[in-house]
Amino acid sequence: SASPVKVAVTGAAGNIGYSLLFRIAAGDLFGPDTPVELRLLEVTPALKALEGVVMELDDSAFPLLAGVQIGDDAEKVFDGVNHALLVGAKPRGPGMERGDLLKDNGGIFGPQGKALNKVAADDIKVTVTGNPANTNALIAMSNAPDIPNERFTALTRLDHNRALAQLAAKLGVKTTDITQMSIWGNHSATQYPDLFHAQVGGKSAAEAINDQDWIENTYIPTVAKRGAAIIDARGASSAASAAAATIDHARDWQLGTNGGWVSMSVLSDGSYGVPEGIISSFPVTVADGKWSIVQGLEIDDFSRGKIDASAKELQGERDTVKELGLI
Ligand code: NAX
Repeated sequence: SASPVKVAVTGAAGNIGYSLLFRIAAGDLFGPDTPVELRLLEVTPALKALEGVVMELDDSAFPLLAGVQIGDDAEKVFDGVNHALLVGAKPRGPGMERGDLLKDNGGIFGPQGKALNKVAADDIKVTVTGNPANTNALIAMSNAPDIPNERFTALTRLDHNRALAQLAAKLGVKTTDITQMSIWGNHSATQYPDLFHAQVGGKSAAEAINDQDWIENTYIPTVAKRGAAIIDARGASSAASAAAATIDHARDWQLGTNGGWVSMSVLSDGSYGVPEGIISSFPVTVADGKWSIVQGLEIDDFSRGKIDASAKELQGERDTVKELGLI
């Protein structure tokens, strides 16, 4: 049988980790024929809790789970890994400045980038879920000069899936009836879920809805603020849906999208006027383990304004981490 794929997960004792690890171990990442080995990184005080999670993984007797290693040393945990799902991050505390948040996360994603650079497998693919995800991915990428830049991505798939769900509910269709959905920009309140290129039943979703006011003032804010709505309702932030989106992202990156579009935050090459050097969300297709930004789309003035505003926010984050010497 196939040799195990080594998957690193950071923040493995956290909320998202508690869903994510069991999905990976069940085979949801690479299918029923590929065994997986889990490499779990946590901070030292969380290792005991993580041992408890590993006991539960043992108790699940997953046929595809070929092994689990845990630790607080990135160079040991990342040794030979093929995929790194970087979930653990420093959350924004009350009254915390954006610069402080970026600085604290630089202290996590800089060293993790360096460790991946040193010990990961040659085919390493990195997915950053921990917030601020786009700029954390940029920090990790910038600290890993020997790993090709295109192997560093950030998660906007949860936003993409939320955009599908909200649109499907509005039109009374299934999410699978929708194609060409895309999220542009940052995983933040400035993100832009694009209904002009999304297709439902052979026409654009914007045409099917035919209500610009609903798109601007209901749909876009509902998708962008969904995370806050979950916290409000559940008393805890999105965990199972974030884990599901992380799986969708890494699986599609590895196995391809058969021509379909998904949203991934990737290093901009200047496409659509998004400045080079930031990790921003685009519609992409994936084939042979490589993503490509969908080309040739017409961008109207409304979309232009939204994409530019989110790119500007990402440039601001990039400038801050540059000033801090993190990239
Ligand atoms: P938790 O606080 O439950 O778990 C985070 C875990 O990371 C903790 O166990 C902590 O000990 C660990 N950690 C901290 N520093 C670490 C380090 N240097 N190395 C290894 N582990 C470390 O948060 P959870 O709810 O699991 O969320 C994790 C991250 O995902 C947060 O940054 C959160 O903001 C982000 N999210 C991103 C989403 C996205 O779509 N991109 C959506 C969901 C989520 O909000």
